[in-house]
Amino acid sequence: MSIKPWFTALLLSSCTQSALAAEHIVQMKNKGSDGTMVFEPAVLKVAVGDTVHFEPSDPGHNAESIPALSPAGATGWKGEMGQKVSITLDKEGVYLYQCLPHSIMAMVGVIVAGEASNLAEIKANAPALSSTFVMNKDRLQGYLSQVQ
Ligand SMILES: [Cu+2]
Repeated sequence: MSIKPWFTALLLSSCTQSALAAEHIVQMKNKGSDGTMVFEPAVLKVAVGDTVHFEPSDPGHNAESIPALSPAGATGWKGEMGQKVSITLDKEGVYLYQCLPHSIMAMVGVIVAGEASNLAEIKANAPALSSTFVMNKDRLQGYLSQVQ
């Protein structure tokens, strides 16, 4: 019995994809190089299809996407408190995410998957989030200024 050509093609393309897809780690920390209550690295550039693992280096944090500040139609995520969560970025663009209990302390992060095609929209809408911060008010703006 011979393997059908379409199946071979499917197999090859999925192999190619998994060979190219990279994995990244973001730590959730009480203290990092950007100050207290941070994701590290806070600005992460990945390829579409890559996977990001959020690791609870310190307890009491989570990582969850902010749908209003993500590419249209992207799959969001919501990690449990103190638990690792892994997500695969399925849509191109800029994603903002937060630690829910420390969002007001600007515990937020930025992932850019592929091209930052929605950067203008994100920059236009980010000040609404920054306005909820009671400390580190400039942090998100600083992160976004690192995005090309
Ligand atoms: Cu936190």
